[in-house]
Amino acid sequence: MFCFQCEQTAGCKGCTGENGVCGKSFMVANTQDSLTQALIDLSLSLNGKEPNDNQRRLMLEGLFTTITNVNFDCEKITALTKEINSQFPNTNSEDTYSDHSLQLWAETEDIRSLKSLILFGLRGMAAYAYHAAMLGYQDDKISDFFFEGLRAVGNPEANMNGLLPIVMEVGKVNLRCMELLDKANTETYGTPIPSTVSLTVNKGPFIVITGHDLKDLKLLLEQTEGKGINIYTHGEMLPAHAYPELKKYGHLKGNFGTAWQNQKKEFSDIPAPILFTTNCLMPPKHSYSDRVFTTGAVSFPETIHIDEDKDFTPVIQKALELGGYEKDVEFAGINGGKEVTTGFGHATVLSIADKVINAIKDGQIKHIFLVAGCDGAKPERSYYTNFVKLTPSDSIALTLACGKYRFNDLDLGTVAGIPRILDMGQCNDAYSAIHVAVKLAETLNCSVNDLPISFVISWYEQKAVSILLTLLYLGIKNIRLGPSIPAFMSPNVLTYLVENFGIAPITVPEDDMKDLLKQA
Ligand code: FS2
Ligand code: SF4
Repeated sequence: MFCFQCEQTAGCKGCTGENGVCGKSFMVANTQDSLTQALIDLSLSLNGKEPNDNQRRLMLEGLFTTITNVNFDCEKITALTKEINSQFPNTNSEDTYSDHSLQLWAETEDIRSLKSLILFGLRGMAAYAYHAAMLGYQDDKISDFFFEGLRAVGNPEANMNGLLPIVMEVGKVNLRCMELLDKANTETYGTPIPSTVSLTVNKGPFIVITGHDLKDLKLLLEQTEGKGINIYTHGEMLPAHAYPELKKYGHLKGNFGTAWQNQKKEFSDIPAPILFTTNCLMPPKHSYSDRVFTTGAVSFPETIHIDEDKDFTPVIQKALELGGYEKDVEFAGINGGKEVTTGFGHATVLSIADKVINAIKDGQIKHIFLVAGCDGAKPERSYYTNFVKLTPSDSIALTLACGKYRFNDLDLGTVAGIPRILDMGQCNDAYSAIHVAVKLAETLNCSVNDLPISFVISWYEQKAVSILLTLLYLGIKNIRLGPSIPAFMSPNVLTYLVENFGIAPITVPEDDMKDLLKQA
């Protein structure tokens, strides 16, 4: 196997051998490669011809399935590959393609690097497009671009000059895709409103739901209503508490646990089932695997998968059978906080735009930091907690995605009457942060790079790649990226990004803070 798509890749170079660091076996990795090659071949065979609806669906599912910590199930991945192969007129759909390696890995270093940026960016974007499609929102320009992008990845003649604009195009289309998902979420579930979420789990049966899929949560809330079962969000599901159409359910009680990498510890002895709607799934330990349920693109062999009918009865039965805690249990965030806040999407922040702008103009707010992105297992990630603790009292920290669990339970007080930590939502809500930055720049008649805003990004999986490409497409400069530079960025590609965008690795919080405040 070879895989270097995520931040925890072995030795910061690539996972090879029997298993990846994420627990993905070589069988799963090879099957995912075959699936990806099938999607590339499908794109090449269409050669610019419009894909049909089924091909569009296969593209989204296929790309989403290969994101880190989504699908560990060879059988499901092979079945999807066969479906894709059946799109070719002369192909034997019984072929498993399990020994077809992805041609991409054999490319020269720089070409492999640029094609990887395109492929991984497309994988991230596919997750967002998939969630929007689940709510009935589709955009042909976005769907068609997946095929165009993969044609570039499969083009043996492609050179650096030809690939670089496509890398930027991924960022551009991803912005459109995040905007579509934002529209889908807010039109379906209402505009997020700032909400305080308890970290206490009440006595009695409960279900923990994790991942990003709000529709799955809504269906679970409907199916559990009146059954005496409470629902707790976990990880990237936390921002769901801010949507009026989800918030209205009295049994959506609070949030359990912290970010994905702590799940083996946090799930090991809770008297409740856990429903994974998307990444990040870690191979469950035997001690709790019978309590893990998956649905949608996420899957693990030997755990129960809830099919497209979304009948969550097995999860509900498990919750009733386990019974939950006998009395309320008070949990805390990693800094000891007992509650967290969320729901500061672009509509809320822009509704107080005048207040923010006046506070910037009269010097009450001197700096805005976007400290956002994924969490992960590396101890170096404590950088982000320390960085936020160092933010001056006349600054605001905007945040989103699961990296916020490093600091979202801190009480940093307010500035100009505005809380100093504002959680804008899931990773896809990077759209909110971008929208706010662009609107502030428009109002102040300057470019985003002239605003006193710094971008301090933590990455782990491929959605972060698509968001990074969007920031670069928008011309945002001097992004700090950590905890390490992606292994798939070749030295030449990295030099290009440093020279053109001033992108820089994080160092130590104190030094970076000084630098960023100087740049403002
Ligand atoms: Fe976190 Fe994992 Fe959101 Fe990523 S829960 S690293 O998939 O998409 O952020
Ligand atoms: Fe390794 Fe990450 Fe790939 Fe898993 S997804 S095999 S950890 S590079």
